[in-house]
Amino acid sequence: MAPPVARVPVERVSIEPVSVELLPGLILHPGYLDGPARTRLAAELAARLAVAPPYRPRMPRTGRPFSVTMTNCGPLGWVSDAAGYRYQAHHPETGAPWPAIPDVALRAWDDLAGYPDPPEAALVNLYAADARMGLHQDRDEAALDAPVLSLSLGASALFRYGGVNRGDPTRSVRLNAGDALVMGGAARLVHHGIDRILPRPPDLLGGEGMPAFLPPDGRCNLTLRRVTRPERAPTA
Ligand SMILES: O=C(O)CCC(=O)C(=O)O
Repeated sequence: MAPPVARVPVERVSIEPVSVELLPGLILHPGYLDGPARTRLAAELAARLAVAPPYRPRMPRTGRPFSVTMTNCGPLGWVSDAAGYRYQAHHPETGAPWPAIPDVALRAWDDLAGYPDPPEAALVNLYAADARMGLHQDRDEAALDAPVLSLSLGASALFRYGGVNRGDPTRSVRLNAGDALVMGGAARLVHHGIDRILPRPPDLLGGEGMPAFLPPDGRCNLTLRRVTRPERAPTA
């Protein structure tokens, strides 16, 4: 006979978010940012977008526009245009320095990155409902020993990840608002991209939790990166 099951009042059940290792070094922290943290991050980002407006980067060589619009926070920002991919200290359209990385994102880095030095760039990707991002590697950073930390807001997305070689098999996972994803160690150079933005479920159609700067059904993703290798005192 099955043992009796204890009945626990629903209000006493709390479900701890569980971290999932998708690959060695690729760690998903579902719901890492709770509602108030998402609201704070959205407000911090709104203030930064006002001074560093999103723009549409272009592919090197072809000049084809991205479907995603982008901006950056931090001392450095990742840009792409006909001259190539690179990091630079100023917005390519306004010429102004990038604004500071939001505090909520810096706290997430301290908590999850396992890296002693701060991130130098927070790339902000803004997706309309029909935007996507092709499979790519993040390899323009000299500090490849630091992970890339991704934080998501707004609509959910289908995130595709594969291996270090472009032809490696791929899988996909849903990234929801508040999720954090660490790409480090053996997964630092895995190919990854966004297949598509997912329609909002009917219970969220009122738009709760959607940052006001996003279009309806839009998504925002921040990736925090350490770009330069920190100078370390030589060990004796
Ligand atoms: O939007 C995402 O979740 C992925 C972003 C990304 O791949 C990148 O910024 O390199």
